[in-house]
Amino acid sequence: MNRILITSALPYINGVKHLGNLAGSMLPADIYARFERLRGSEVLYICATDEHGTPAELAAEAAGQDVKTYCDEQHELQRAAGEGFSLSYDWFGRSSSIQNHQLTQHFAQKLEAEGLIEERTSRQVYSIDDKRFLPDRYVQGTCPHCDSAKARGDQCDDCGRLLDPTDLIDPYSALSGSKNVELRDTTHLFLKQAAMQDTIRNWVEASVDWPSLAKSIALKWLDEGLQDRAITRDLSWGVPVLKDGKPRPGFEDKVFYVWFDAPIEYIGATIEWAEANGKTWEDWWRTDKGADDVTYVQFMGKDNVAFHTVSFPITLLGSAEPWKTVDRLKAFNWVTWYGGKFSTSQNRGIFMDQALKIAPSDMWRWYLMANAPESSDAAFTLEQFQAVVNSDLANVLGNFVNRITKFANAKFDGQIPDGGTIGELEQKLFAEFDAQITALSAHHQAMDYRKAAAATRAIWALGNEYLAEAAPWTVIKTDPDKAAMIVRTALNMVVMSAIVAQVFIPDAATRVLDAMGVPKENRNWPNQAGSVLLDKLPRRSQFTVPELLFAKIEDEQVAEWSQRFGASPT
Ligand code: B3M
Ligand code: ZN
Repeated sequence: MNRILITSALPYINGVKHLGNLAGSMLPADIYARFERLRGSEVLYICATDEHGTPAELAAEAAGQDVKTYCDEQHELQRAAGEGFSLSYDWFGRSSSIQNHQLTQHFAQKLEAEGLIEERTSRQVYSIDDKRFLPDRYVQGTCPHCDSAKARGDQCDDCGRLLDPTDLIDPYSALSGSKNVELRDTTHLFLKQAAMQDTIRNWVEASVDWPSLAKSIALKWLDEGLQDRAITRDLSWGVPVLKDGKPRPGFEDKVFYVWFDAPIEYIGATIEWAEANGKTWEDWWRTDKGADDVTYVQFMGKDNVAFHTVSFPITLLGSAEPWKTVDRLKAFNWVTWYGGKFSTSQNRGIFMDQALKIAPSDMWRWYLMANAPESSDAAFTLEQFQAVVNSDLANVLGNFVNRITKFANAKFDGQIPDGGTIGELEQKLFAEFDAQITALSAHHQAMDYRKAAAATRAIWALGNEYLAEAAPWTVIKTDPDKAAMIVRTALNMVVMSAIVAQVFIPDAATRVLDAMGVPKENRNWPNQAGSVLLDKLPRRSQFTVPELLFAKIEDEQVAEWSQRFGASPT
């Protein structure tokens, strides 16, 4: 049996994520996990909240809560939002867990033993009024690259460049706004990334199975040359820095940098899962303990690729222990909100919790994957959301299911009709169906979600075309046996349409399969010929007409949502 480990980038704890975050990591990972499970693979899909670092501290401060309470609450909100979107995590952990703390300390110790970590003193921004160092987002100022006045110490959102706090022009404290800052010496642990340049390049070049976006970003970083980087910060919330099991002298007020411990939480969360479920985790992560036959697949937005292709592999390979590294890495561009940024503060865009209040999760899941930001950024607009949902889900799939189940229910007493023999039209349908299923499976395996959605839609459309050509409502007047065969074939098409739909729209697909009386064990990914698959329903078995699958989105709803979520074109 194939064993597939899947992780999606860990959402930051600082607030429920927007539709773009969902589309670029958690949702495609869920689609892939569902596809592999239906194919009979043993799947472990792991995610967690990323809870350390300045984003967590600053968000807690803004919410007027202590960091621990803030993280507890926000973790619960994100867990609930994930559940609302039917994200089928095997475990949704927390990077603040004891398991992750211990593992992060373990890696630091191993890396130090391998000569890859050393203490270095450097100059950092210190706020005299706040009486503290200002790491990462605690300092803001003017971007040296694009002159934006709102750049943060770790990154400029306007030009996208990664920054060091000391790069900022006219720096000030994000806490107090004070400009009374200076550079002071502070000592940190540095990870000697430059020493790992060749190891990482060889590893990346040997990775044949990465989609091109991920590989090109990794090679670009390697071409620029790896820099040693500080992996500790002057903060109190995070993983403490130890030496021989005790606070490391000089590091009592420091913790590990969030980007050091966050990817380690992929393993930490697996340990959380194993402990909670009486399972073992080593056979997923240690190549000396059975993980050598695991295929490890990661999903993330493009801004996270460098951390996953360079920094985290340095942690794993540099430890000189037999850790499992990523086999396939799927990266995404951005979903934009009408071409601009999603923003909580400016009330632009729809966040996961809000989305669930205005439309069923299946609609969002379908739209976001049918328009996945794969080859370029993809603008979300409510108008396009409405158009896609109404045409693909309500018209193509919904109408097909509705039309044939109602007709069959009325004319054949809610039973799968018996009788009749297949003819030329059915042979043509089987052939087209086989071709589409082959294409669809290949797109899922390649993690090409726009193409997978298009092939899924094409299968639904086949059902409609078949019905239109076979016209059972006419045939029944002269040849009831033939009509029975057509209806039976079409009802089998309904089932297959729902089976392939399960990965994208699990709620609606389940309603159809329940109504058709298909037992759970018969909902696996199709791997037989169309001639077999489209004659599976037991003749004379009962079915019911599923409730309306998708109500159309009305213009008035779009108008109201546009007002509420700031959709004015800017
Ligand atoms: N939390 C960044 C993000 O949400 C970060 C990902 C961590 S993956 C280990 O984009
Ligand atoms: Zn900039």
